[in-house]
Amino acid sequence: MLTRIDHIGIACFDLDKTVEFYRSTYGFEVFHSEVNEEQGVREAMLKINETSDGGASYLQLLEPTREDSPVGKWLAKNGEGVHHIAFGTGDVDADAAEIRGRGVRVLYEEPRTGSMGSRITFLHPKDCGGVLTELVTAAPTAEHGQEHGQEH
Ligand code: CMX
Ligand code: CO
Repeated sequence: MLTRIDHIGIACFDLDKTVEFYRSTYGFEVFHSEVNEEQGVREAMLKINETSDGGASYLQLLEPTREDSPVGKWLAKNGEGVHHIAFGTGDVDADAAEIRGRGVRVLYEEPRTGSMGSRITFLHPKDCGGVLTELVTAAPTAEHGQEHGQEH
């Protein structure tokens, strides 16, 4: 069952500049940052609020590590902006299978690794009214509110 907005993914050319915009404009601080080579992103997670399912909602700021990555391609075509939305679930495998059964293309056979050790998959934007949609199951520790250290 999908129980929260886990994050909104925002594509940018310059992660440090974008982090500074969200800090100076809204007061949001970086909760966690990492490079995910498989996804081709350098990213910063800004925690906005905790949620009633024991998880949290974040902004995920994304800078491509290579031009031929999903975010790199998208930025070249569209410029900076909202790239995807992500729903949180306790069981990404079950939800992905159920949604696939409803005729929506799920991009991965098996969920892959996302932010903070989460397991993620994506639904094709052409089957979701133009919205690239991610499903996320947080790593077990993250669901219980333990703080993650920053990794640079
Ligand atoms: N939102 C909405 N539509 C999108 C889109 C997005 N983010 N990305 C691509 N599209 C659309 C394109 O506009 C294009 O539409 P038209 O044919 O009408 O022009 C169509 O989808 C195909 O786009 P493309 O540029 O040819 O790109 P690909 O088909 O190679 O890839 C997709 C599209 C969705 C399969 C790819 O972006 C993908 O695998 N995404 C999932 C992984 C990802 O986004 N990782 C980065 C985030 C990591 C994280 O969240 O942790
Ligand atoms: Co994401």
